[in-house]
Amino acid sequence: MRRRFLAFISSGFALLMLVGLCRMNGTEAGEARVLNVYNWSDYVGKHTIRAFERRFEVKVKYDLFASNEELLAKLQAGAKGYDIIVPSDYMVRIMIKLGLLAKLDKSQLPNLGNLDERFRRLPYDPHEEYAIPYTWGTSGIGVRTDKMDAPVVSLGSLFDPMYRGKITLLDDMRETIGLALKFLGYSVNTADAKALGEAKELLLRQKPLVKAYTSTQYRQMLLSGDAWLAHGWSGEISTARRENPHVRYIIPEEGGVIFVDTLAMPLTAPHKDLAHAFINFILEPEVSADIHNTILFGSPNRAARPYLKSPLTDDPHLNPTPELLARFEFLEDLGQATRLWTRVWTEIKAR
Ligand code: SPD
Repeated sequence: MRRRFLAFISSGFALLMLVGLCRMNGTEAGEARVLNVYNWSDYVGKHTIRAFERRFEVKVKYDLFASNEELLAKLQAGAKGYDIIVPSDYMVRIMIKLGLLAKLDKSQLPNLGNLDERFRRLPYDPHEEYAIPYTWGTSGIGVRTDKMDAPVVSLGSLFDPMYRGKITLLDDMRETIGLALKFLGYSVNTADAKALGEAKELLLRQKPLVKAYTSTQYRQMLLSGDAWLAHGWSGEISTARRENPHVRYIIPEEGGVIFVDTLAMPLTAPHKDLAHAFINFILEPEVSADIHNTILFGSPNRAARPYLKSPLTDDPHLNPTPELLARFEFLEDLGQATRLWTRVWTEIKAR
């Protein structure tokens, strides 16, 4: 009797353990499996998430970050739940160095061949082991053309007192100090203390003209007229033009930052198989085209090209010529100089 009772108790315990494990994986009977995505805002297609949820009978949970540094800080603080993250090029490099990313299993990514060869094995991940190109784009200027007397062609407009209170800059250390460095004729990756000192002085002098440092509100501020000039990202500004044809994205003559944003998995990703399924799904030509036609950032997917539409295919500022592109730089890991950059940025924001 006692033995049967013990057997009954231990089988009950085993059942409880099993239920517990299933709950942790989100596989309790009737409960959908969950994919946890940590992404920039407005950075998927109109149908991406619903279509993935339906096809794979899963639930996608979505969280947002506004800069690569915020994403890094979150992972370094120990966030463990994310399956997919979207770091930019230089941040992939930093995360690989810090051991924060999981290696991809290419046997689970048969659609990898859809990528354009130019986007394979890029310098930040030379063996294509950790990150798959998702989008590319540039940082330039969003302009309210109806408020301007003459066409905006230079970063100089962002420092013009005539636009006091009508200018926004990205709340992003690398982009905003990079913008000042570019205007002064330096590299956006410099570690030179003198160049950084000049960039700091320039940004401090400009500060009274700046309405806001924001990476998430500038699109809306251009639309409302609260901003006439916004330093921001190509696709994001271009989508505003759908609502108001007076908003225009322009590439300044000095050039700026060019970037590739990627799909990657943190080392701690709880659902790696599902994460691979998501990346492979996004590499499908029509899924990919829906994303790029929605967000208007460039596509690294060759197979999606026939499905891309205007303005992505014909706006010269979204398709810069090789001569113009030569003035752009990719951000790089700053290594030891990160501390100096962070100090400069803190001083600019604090004053
Ligand atoms: N709304 C999506 C914006 C994505 C911008 N990522 C670019 C980072 C380049 N430093």
